[in-house]
Amino acid sequence: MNRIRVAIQKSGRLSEKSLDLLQRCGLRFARSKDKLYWYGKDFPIDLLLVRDDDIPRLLLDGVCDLGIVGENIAEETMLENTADNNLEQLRKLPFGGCRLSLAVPENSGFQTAADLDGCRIATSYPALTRSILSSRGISAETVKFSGSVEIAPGLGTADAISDLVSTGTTLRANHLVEFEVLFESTAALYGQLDQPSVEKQDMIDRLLSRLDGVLLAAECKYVMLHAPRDAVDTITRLLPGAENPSLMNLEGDPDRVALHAVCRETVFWEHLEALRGAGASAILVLPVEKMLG
Ligand code: PRT
Ligand code: ZN
Repeated sequence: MNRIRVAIQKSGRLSEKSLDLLQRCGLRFARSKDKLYWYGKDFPIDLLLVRDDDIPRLLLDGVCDLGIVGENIAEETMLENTADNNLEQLRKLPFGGCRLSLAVPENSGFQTAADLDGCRIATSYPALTRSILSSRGISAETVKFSGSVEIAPGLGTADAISDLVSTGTTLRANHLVEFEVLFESTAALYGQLDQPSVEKQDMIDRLLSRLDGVLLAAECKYVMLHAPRDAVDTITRLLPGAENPSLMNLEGDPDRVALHAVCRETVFWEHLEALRGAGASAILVLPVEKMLG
């Protein structure tokens, strides 16, 4: 049967946000908590809930058509499987942000990545780490750890680590100092390069178009305000990423108008203060739920 299968992380940092994103695209699933397969209710798209490390392989083997996984894992898999390199990044997603960084014990004397030439680095991402270092002319030996990489220097197994960092708390707790970012990562939607059937491609395109609408809407804000009629141009220029605004008369106030606009960039408090400085009042900023161009 022509149904799309999407792999997402079962339980971890990306699970909730991946599911939420698909639900905001209008997908609903018949689910049961302990089951790994969720059947799509009104769209022929089913979910497979798995460990994140398995997602690239499920795509490469054609078991799933789409998958949401960190770029760190997708890149590592592609570097490990250069002969079977069929993953295609379809959309970068606004969650799961982290960086793969080099870190060394406090007072170790290492200053830059170049100082690690010939040293041992513990990491869960050996291929990615080696590839980035070697592109910079640094050759280091990697020791593969599948978890708790931060304990390696204390055990004497490695001189440094290359690990994912988000807040830096784990490094500090283990008396390690982050000294160089090798790779910036977010979650992303991946597909495979093999041409799917026309029906499947059509469903993937529909999903991508909805996804674009959701991602765009998440960045957009609908701004409503009252403005002096003669300050409309100035105020429009102060609205971040706004297209032509709509203007409406205000009953009983011929000198002022109501102005509505969609801002396609983040609206900060500084923008609102500047708008008020230019004579705007009754400023409202509303979230946009869906957009379709
Ligand atoms: O069970 P499963 O294999 O599915 O999950 P997992 O435990 O392997 O993965 P999970 O849920 O921890 O991470 C999933 C994805 O989230 C990763 O592949 C990254 O793309 C992304 N991500 C974002 C992170 C982090 N931030 C992160 N901070 N993945 C891991 N970490 C770890 C890091 O390895 C270190 O141990 O968190 C620690 C550092 O965090 P800070 O905040 O102390 O710096
Ligand atoms: Zn994992």
